[in-house]
Amino acid sequence: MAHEPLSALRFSRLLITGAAGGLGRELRGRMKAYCDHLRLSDIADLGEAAPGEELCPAALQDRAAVLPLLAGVDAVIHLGGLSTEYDFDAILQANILGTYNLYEGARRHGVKRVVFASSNHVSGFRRQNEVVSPLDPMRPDSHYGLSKAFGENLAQFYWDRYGVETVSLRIGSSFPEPRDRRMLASWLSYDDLERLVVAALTAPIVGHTVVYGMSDNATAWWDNTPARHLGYRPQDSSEDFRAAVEARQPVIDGRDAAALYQGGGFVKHGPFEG
Ligand code: 15L
Repeated sequence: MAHEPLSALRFSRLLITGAAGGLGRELRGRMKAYCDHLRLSDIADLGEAAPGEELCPAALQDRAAVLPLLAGVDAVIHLGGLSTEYDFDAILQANILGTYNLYEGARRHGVKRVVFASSNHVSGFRRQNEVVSPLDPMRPDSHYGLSKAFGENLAQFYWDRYGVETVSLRIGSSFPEPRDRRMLASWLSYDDLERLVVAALTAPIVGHTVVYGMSDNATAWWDNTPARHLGYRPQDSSEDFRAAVEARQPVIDGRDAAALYQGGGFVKHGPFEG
């Protein structure tokens, strides 16, 4: 059955990078309802093209391969790159150089808007008893979080200098359901992910807007008030899973850095290592 779109607005061509990844596969099935042509890119196998899909494999660090991806594209959903912690050289290639190449392609081809999959790990060194807003200073928790902080700065620069708009989504934990106590705060359902991406694509004016990607969870570390102009209204909640999660994980070790900081285990790749 065709996916019912949440907005009547329609694009000619959308590009999804990282389309073979977890969120890429999820959005691949959903975003076709919003465009005539869905261009999909990844270094991993993308399978067979469905009607209306264009498969364009590319390594993000390969500028010559990335620039043409943006030709004829109205907007990009940039999910590509490494989605967890790695050594700095790997992150440098895929996430830092890769995101630069993507923005250069957007600028050269006059792409109007980028939806950038940033991450909550931009501010992962905030404590779990703090509530932070997208306007608060960044506190990256890893090489990965640093690369997303770079991506957000790149987005700001490409808006200020070249007029390329971006919504940076500081995605929490987007999985079918929350896996642990931390994710009761950070969980973003797939349906809410779609609501957020559609809001980011269709809000009339965004400049560079930063928003945390979370469902309507009762436990919340993030205050999205500065991004209300996006019109994002989450409709799912981690409360539906609380009893099961708490039964699986009844005790929290308050001395464990992963339980103290919003970034969870990502913070341990830093000063806590060894
Ligand atoms: C992320 O940014 C990762 O891509 C994802 O795999 C999760 O680990 C998520 O953050 C999280 O913080 O739970």
